[in-house]
Amino acid sequence: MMPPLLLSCRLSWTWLVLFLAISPSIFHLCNSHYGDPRAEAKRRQLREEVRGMFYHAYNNYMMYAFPHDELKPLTKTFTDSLSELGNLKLERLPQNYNGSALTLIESLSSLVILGDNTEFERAVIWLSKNLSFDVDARINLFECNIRVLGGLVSAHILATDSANRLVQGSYQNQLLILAKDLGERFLPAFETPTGLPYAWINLKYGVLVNETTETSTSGCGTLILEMGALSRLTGDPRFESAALGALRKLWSMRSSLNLLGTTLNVETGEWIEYSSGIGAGVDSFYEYLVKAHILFGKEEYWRMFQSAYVGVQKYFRHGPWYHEADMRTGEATYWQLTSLQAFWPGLQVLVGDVDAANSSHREFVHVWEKYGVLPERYLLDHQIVHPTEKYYPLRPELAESTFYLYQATKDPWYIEVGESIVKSLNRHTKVRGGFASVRDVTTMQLEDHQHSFFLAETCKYLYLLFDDTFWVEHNYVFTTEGHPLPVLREWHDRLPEAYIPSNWTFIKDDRQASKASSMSLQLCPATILSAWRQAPRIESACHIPDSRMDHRCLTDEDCGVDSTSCRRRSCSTSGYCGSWLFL
Ligand code: DMJ
Repeated sequence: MMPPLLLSCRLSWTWLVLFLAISPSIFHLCNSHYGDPRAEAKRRQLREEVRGMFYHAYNNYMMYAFPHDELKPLTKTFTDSLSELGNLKLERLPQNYNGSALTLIESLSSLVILGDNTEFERAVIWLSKNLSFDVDARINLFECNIRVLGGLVSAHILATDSANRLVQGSYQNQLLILAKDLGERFLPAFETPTGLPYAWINLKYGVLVNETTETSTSGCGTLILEMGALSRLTGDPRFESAALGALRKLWSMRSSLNLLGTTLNVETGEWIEYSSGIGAGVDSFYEYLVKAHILFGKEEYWRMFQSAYVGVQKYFRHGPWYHEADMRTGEATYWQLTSLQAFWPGLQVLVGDVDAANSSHREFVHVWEKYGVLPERYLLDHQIVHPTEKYYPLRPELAESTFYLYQATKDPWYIEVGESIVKSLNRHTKVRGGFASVRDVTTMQLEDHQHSFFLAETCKYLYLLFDDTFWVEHNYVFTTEGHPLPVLREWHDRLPEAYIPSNWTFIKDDRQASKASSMSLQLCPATILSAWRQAPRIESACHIPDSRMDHRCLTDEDCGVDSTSCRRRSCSTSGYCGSWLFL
């Protein structure tokens, strides 16, 4: 349950919540522990712990793996071939060298957030001098886009931001030049009859003969932020246009239930796998619709997202959980919780469904606490780990959602969750040579791989949970790989008043009540409840919140009625409220 004060702060207007979600300082108005010196000291201590984790991972990478892609922390060696990116090469390095300095690129924006301008500058200069994409390497378009293009574009913006006082004098848009070169190498992938891009492309030679025509929904729908930003920065419309064309085509392939499958053929535009959910192969497609709307302001993205989101909530959601379903019939297919799904509550915070986000987040926390980390797949109907997908590769999604929920509520319980994530990571995955993935969450056997997203996302979201200085009074959208892109007036079709910090008094304007959350209005009967500081609040008519402050329960009576399904919640054996009786 949320404390009463916080409950009264839950505002469900779409625009308002979008604004609140990206402008955290306003939440200080209704922050129950804000200013409490002990709580602040605790946050500072946790922030320093996360800083230590970042540098333990980073320094070991620099020592034993750089300039290769990723670190193997158990053997203190490196990996390029295991990288999902294929093997990028740096031309000016020794002949036997394969690598793209991927982890360095992925660390750039984290270094800025940690305030390490010196190391950021060093990294920018090194990449400017040594990185080249003119190499015979087959790369995965999705991965290369979110990690390399996103990393470079975000770092370019940070490097040219006068507030950061970075790379003075020595920076002449080298990262943007590299990003443009990479973007141009992506373009042949889009030359298909459908405009849907190939999943794989050779950076030097384009699409290879006999290249696979199969790709994923995320592969086609997770390009618009990076390629859109590249177009806006360079004035070259080709990148945004290719990404938007692919997105529109993908959306046209939805079923009458507004659902999409997981894999498809880029030549024919036909679905291969009709079952889908919010996890692997689809996840960031949803994320990019709403984030593209925030970044570029196009109503088109919001309309797509709205229909897609309602489809998800209607056909995939079961109480606080999300199963998979057939896009044609809406029939449930797989009853599995996956580690990747844990980003969903964070996305729900962005659109204002904070209650629904909170209840799903709790289930992920419960599974995390059960094993110490999140297994890749967990069978909901048997409440056990999937027999083969038992691993935890240091994924960021739970930390990410925890960060968003803390920003939206300032509920100190999320700090406790963050603390428990930090403790688990240090206890189970920290080794002398960095942080190692977990091969099997039931035995905590480790695997020799420190993925680059541990530095780009996991450490970053934990750090931001404990110190949001970086984005207070700045409006950033984080890409799916955690690279920040600023919300700029000049990139926006129509920048809402709410995005402009000087207009923050906007929230007192009652006329905005007409922009109530379309999400909650469509999913559950709505009513306007009494005002908090005169601002009307749209709320589900049947929602009864939990009665306990700490989100945990002893009996069913402690659990209220779910705000979106209107179902009575019950207390699980492990002490969490949820729609347990309806599984
Ligand atoms: C990251 O590369 C991105 O977040 C991506 O969208 C999917 N998940 C991995 C980390 O788990």
